[in-house]
Amino acid sequence: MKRALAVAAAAVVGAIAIAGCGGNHKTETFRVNITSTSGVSGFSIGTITVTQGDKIDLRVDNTTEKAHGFSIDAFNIHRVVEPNTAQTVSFTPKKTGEFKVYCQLHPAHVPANIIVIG
Ligand SMILES: [Cu+2]
Repeated sequence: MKRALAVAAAAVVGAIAIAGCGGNHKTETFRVNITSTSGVSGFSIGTITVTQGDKIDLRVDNTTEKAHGFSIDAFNIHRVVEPNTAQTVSFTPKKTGEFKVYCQLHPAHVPANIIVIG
């Protein structure tokens, strides 16, 4: 029963993705480093500005010696990037606004913002 629900949910997500493919949307690529300076962790980009409906490919490089998180609650993104590795976070924002980008592992880790324009 649970499995059937999961399959149904996946089908709905797929349908939404296809519906969002209209128009002349493009792929936007960004590269963000997770850094640590004098013990203060942060991101190399403070504000990322993107366009609603574009596919966003964010390459997140963790250049530090410990694992860091990469979260954007608004787009249901919650990643952990291991030391000296990179991950590509791909999503297509469907809403405009300003959203917080933060590390869910360290409360003191300086957050960044993502601004989605229409
Ligand atoms: Cu962190």
